[in-house]
Amino acid sequence: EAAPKKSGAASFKPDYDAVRKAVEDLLESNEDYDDGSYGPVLVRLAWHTSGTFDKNTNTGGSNGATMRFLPESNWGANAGLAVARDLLEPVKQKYPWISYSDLWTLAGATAIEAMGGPHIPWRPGRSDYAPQNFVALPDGRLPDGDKDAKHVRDIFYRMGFNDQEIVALCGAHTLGRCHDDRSGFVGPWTNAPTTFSNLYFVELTENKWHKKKWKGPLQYEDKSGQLMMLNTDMWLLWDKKFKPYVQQYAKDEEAFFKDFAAAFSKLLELGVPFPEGSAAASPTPNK
Ligand code: DDH
Repeated sequence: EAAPKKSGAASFKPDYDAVRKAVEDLLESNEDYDDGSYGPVLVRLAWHTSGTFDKNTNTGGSNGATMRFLPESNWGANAGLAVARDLLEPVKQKYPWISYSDLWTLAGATAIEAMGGPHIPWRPGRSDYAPQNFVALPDGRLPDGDKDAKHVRDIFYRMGFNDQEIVALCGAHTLGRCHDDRSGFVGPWTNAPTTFSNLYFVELTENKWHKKKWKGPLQYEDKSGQLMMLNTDMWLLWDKKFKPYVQQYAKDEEAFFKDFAAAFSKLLELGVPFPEGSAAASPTPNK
């Protein structure tokens, strides 16, 4: 692939669909990995690279791809995400014109769609900071699973989200699982962790949850002991302002998909200095 030229760039058209296709090809490339899909960990990479945003200082967010560097690469919250970053490295090598920050966010959006989720409006425009040109973010910008609703609000209001968007975003826990060697928590939230659906909300409202009796960190489990919820997940049900959205999304998958797509797209754009007058994220599939 040719690199974009400074002049005469008109001849170069970055092929984002080719990048999407390369990501899709990676998703189920290793049947021994977790539940057979890298989709969930790619979604988590997109979320953690974006979720550092602070609207008050306009710092953090996906622009810059600062998770490539210490100390962010080593934050406890980012344990395991080297799997996702390393997985995408050959895609970056094959399409060197895409920035890591565009690649990581596009990979998350692509994974959600490929796992049966809604189309996530996405646009390019992020650039990667050089290692010498960035100011390390303070740790503590991402949420902790053993905390309460106040903590969740503190974290997400700082990014500029409201209660409805918080609940919609947390529906991503329909995907993937906790790993004891990454977060210390264990298990998946649903029995279909590689399919994007509203099952997380169905489990949260319809299953019965009790504290797991073990030496590990506080988490909840169902009667089967197979499914889990974090304390922060339980607080979506316990908090009277979060709960109506949990109930709505459990009943109405279409509403969840619509609200999730809008909130996730917004997440991926936090703090990104898109060029003035550039089109808003496309509301329709650009495939
Ligand atoms: Fe999450 N998440 N998340 N999460 N998350 C974990 C896994 C995954 C919290 C904690 C954890 C979001 C919100 C929260 C995904 C997406 C999203 C794990 C387990 C912990 C712990 C990590 C491991 O052991 O591998 C907390 C706390 C919150 C919160 O809001 C309070 C949001 C908003 C998203 C999103 O994508 C929009 C995904 C996907 C996973 C599964 C990863 C995997 O490897 O599987």
